[in-house]
Amino acid sequence: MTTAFRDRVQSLLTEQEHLLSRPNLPEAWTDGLYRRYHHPVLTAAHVPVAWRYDLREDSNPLLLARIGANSVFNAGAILHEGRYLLCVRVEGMDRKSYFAMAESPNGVDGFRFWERPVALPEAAEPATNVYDMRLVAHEDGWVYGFFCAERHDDAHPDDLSAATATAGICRTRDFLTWERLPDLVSASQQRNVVLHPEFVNGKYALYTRPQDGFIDAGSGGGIGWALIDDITHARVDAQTIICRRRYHTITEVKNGEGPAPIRTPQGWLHLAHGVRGTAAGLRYVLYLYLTALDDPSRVIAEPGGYFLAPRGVERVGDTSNVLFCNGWIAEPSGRVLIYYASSDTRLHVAESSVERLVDYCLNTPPDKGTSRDSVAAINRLIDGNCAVLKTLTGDPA
Ligand code: M1P
Repeated sequence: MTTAFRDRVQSLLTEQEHLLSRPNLPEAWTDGLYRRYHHPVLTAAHVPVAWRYDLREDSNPLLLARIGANSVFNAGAILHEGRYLLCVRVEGMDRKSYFAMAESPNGVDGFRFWERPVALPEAAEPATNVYDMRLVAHEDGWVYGFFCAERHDDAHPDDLSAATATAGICRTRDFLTWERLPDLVSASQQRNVVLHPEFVNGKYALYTRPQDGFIDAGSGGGIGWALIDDITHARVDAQTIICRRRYHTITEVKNGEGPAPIRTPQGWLHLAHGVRGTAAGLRYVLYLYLTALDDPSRVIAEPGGYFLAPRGVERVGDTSNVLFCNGWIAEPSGRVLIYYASSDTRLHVAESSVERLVDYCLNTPPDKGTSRDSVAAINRLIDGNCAVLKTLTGDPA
């Protein structure tokens, strides 16, 4: 290798090392609910140089990238034996997504990809594209990964954009070796399928998202719930809608469960995305809800509106005006790290706590459906604040 070529390789590696070792600091709290960290935790520029460049001078004397990385987003997350692990969706310039593990010592910076992308075994019917892994440490002892497997819909051979969405299932104990289980069998298409971390009535339980088409939820009424007898041959025989889409709300077009819910003393804490239409296209925001500990399918608190929405540069990307989250980590201390992607382009982290998130769920007024009701809720808040304001201003009136 010539010295000049070696220097160019070295500068590629040094530049990336600079990015990977960049500290990430929290910003100010937003409404007391969460605080974003300043930098994205992962971007396409974090994808290892060795995955993109041929570093041999004889076959790549110009040192060109051979396999481009387009974006890094929607990641499953888990705190495993003290390690902060993400199973990230990496999308190449060829539009194919694949999974890659990344690890950080503290969950907010220093994320580095493992040596190679995940070697995901194929299902009986190969998929064209796989994405959006939800990692769940189930009480049966396995860590499961549920993801979307996309295939061309051969019922429409002349339509190149006709596709089907199915839930793929895999499991692991070390995140290196993955066992692929048969895809979920369901009468409807399914995306955003999430495994509940505990058995319910002795069965595995799934949050589903029935949809008529690949994009459109259609008659799919929202986030569903299904009990599964055998996870190694999972099939949805019946599903009930537990978190409905509603007219003129953040979920009007569709919604979907995010990561697996977190068990809290007050109930199961859920994070989901809601989608509405605008003149500028779809807008994806993140919202929270709470379900009963003794029945995770029974909603006990549903705050109105969104919890986290795209802001600033987050609003722009391959699919603009989108926040999506399929991974969060609840630390034993109660701190919660929310890994959210913006505009299908990059991955961020925001920090909150179980205490704040549950308080938010229990005390944010629900969306009652009309402007009049929204004003009534504001007036109740003002009424409650009058005495405090008088004390502060000294106004006796
Ligand atoms: O482009 C936004 C998101 O669209 C899909 O999610 P949903 O099925 O809920 O609309 C997914 O493709 C997701 O990966 C993507 O971020």
